[in-house]
Amino acid sequence: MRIGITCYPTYGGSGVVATELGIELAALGHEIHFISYSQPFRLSGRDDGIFYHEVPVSNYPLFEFPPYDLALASHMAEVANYYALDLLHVHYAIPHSVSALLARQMLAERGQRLPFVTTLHGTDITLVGLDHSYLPITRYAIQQSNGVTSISNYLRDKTIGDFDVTRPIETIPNFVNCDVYAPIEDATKKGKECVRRHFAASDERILMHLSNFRPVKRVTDVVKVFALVARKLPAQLVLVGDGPDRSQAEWLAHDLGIHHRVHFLGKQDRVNELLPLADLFLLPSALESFGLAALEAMACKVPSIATRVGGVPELIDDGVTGLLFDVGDVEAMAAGALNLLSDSERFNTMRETARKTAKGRYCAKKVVPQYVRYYEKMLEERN
Ligand code: GMT
Repeated sequence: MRIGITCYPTYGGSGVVATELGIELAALGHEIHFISYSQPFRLSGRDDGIFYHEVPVSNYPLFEFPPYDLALASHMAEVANYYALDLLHVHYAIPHSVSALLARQMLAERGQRLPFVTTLHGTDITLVGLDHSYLPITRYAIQQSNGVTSISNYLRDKTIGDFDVTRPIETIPNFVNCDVYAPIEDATKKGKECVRRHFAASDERILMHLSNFRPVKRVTDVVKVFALVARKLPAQLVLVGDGPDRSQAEWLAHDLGIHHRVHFLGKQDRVNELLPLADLFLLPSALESFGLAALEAMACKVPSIATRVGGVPELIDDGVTGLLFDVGDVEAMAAGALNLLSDSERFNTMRETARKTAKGRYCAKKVVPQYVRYYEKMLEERN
């Protein structure tokens, strides 16, 4: 198949999923065309079967807000026409599904077909879509999509309930490449110690967090949980990513007097090399439709201390592949982390089960064929 993919190319889970999906589909022999305003950050630009088309957005003095969604629609139609695309797959409803709808209509006028699939990821529904200025058009584009998928049952049900969507939505969960996201095994343990030494002594635990540091991630809770843990056992905190709440978290680390144990790494490309260094992953979000970073950690044998919100309980089996708590209950999260780290048998079992679950249920090899079947079914239905 020839597939056009549109996503937000910057740091963020929906862009990661879209890019990894394109890479996996290309490896299966499909031709993938990314259409976006800049190259998705996990693409090397040299992958076989993958093409990137940058959307030119003209900015005339008259435009206070350059109309990216219109430029995107034009470019989608143009790429679909030149490269004979079979379908478009857009990630994050706003504005991508609206642009895809316009592109489909533009081509229909010339007798060409361009069905599109919308994948819902999270705040496109839970925050942005509920803003009344966006709700009617988001709902319309979802209803008009040829196919709609959601990354968790939670988000599917929320979309149906809050948007009064009447068309079917299929849940296809997020996935991880378990060969790329993997624990550092015995053969390279020495190497692991070398890298670990950047952050921690051999008798210290490493707690890790990875996100785009938006308020929904509650990064200050990460620092608070770590401060309580570090009172009781030698530990270091590694924070990967950047965003609006970083300076608040840095200030808090100084205020609590733990800044010398907290490492702010900023945005990192190869997070698969960092995650296996951790003992525990912290995800105290106010809301999370899935929690991709926790899945990536699980694949590296790193269990999460997370919140019982949104789609997280679908991913993390409380007490089995991680521990779940109420939002903001930093004392309970710290106590849970301490209990787990002090019980090596329970901890090791949880580490093994986390990896086994990632491989068994969320491995790219298992999930990507679900998308392929979904595309095929959609293309058959339209004929
Ligand atoms: O909705 C967002 O916050 C943005 C989005 C993104 O682009 O990072 O994140 C969502 O999609 C991820 C990938 O499917 C999920 O793992 C995240 O849980 C989800 N974020 C939220 O629901 C807050």
